[in-house]
Amino acid sequence: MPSRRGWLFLSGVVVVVASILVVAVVAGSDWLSRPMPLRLEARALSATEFHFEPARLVAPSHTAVSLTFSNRTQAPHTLVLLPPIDLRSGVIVQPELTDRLEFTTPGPGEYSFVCNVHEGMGGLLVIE
Ligand SMILES: [Cu+2]
Repeated sequence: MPSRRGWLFLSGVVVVVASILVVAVVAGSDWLSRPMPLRLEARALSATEFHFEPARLVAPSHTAVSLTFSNRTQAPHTLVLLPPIDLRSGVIVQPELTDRLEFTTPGPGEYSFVCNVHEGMGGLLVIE
């Protein structure tokens, strides 16, 4: 049977360990609930030629991501992630505006995205 000091010491250890566990769980859940940020921009090569920058986005598989698409041109664009991801910006993204797509990445592979306003404007989402 531990002494009174022994009990005090043991209860102190229990409180410290429990506090560390609570902090770890709260910090962990916060970290898990925040999607990984990804950024994509529409850029102009000329008044009529546009491209995505970067043209190749890389993300880990099976991860919640928040893809921010900013239109840095004077023309409207869309961002369409082709099937099997099959997601699109809610509206045509007007000049200097931003849209955000939140989704969970699929398994490893290369997935195409395009702007369906400008033929040939596209890129690859590489899932590792
Ligand atoms: Cu476009």
